[in-house]
Amino acid sequence: TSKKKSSYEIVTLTTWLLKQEQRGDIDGEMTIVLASISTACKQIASLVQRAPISDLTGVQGAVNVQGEDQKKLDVVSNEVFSNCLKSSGRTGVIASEEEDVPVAVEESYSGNYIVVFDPLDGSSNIDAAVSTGSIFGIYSPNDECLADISDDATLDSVEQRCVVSVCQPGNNLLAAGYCMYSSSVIFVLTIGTGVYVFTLDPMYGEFVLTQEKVQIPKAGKIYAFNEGNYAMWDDKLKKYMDSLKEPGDSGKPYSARYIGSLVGDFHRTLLYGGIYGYPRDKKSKNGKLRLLYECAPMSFIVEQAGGKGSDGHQRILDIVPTEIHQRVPLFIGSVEEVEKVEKFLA
Ligand code: AHM
Ligand code: MG
Repeated sequence: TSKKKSSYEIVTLTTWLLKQEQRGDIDGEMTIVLASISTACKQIASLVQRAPISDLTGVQGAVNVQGEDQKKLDVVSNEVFSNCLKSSGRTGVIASEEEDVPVAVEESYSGNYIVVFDPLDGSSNIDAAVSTGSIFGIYSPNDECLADISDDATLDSVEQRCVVSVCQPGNNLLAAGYCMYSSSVIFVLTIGTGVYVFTLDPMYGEFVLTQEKVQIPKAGKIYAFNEGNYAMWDDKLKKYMDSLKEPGDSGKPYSARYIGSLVGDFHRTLLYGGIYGYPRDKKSKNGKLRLLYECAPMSFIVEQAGGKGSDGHQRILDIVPTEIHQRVPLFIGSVEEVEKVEKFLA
């Protein structure tokens, strides 16, 4: 699937998006939303790269609604993402992992897409200049939430309606993607027609198509779990983990790789095969990762690449969220590897 081309045949993200619009796979509003997300990602990439120079490492001093310390860059990235989306004029509601509640965008002009995002995932890696990423998902417009802004509804009822319009199962996603800030800046996108990978060319600041129709290997002997939590896992999962360490027919056990950054760990899994897992444990009954901003978009991407995303028992994309910051256990990657853990957990 690697796309080797001469420097005169470059396909940028912008030209790729316009092509998809001409084919009728996305409309003009969606094209603008995706372009504005890519702009936000470029801006965040440059903030992340310069963080130690511009005093953007360390904590902000605030705690988000989920009780987590916000890093300075969490806050800045959230602002960048929100501003890019709002000024696109094509988003009706935006919901961020870093905000308490979804926001209805009053300056919306048309389109009114619903965008969910985690502006800077894995930010515990920031101060050591290790990979981080942004994750996003896009849902169809839903007028419920916006209708109320114009009449004199109370703020609370607008908020409530926004929560309802955002709480959709991943099955409804129209597009999803992530941007990884690593040795290269990689933008991965699906609009439901396969998975496309773009790499930021720092020479002229454009995302360039580098892989198309990516397929995840059917199996792969790499696992990415935070095994520090092993003692808190249930016995079935412990047995699964122990089994990965047995040298199989090949004489070699699985290899462990764990960055602690979902985007980085996922991207490696997508390309090399294997499994990423964030299970529930005695302390975190539903695991750590958020259904709306992390698990659902990644599951849409992995399925588009021929892989699987599961909570251990059911397909992530079938789960209907009941609250916006809902957490679920996640097992994601190669079909055979995800099915294997499901068997152990059954
Ligand atoms: P964050 O959204 O607060 O950054 O947390 C999500 C991150 C994921 O990127 C990563 O996979 C996971 O948390 C790592 O958690 P842990 O440090 O418990 O292994
Ligand atoms: Mg996150």
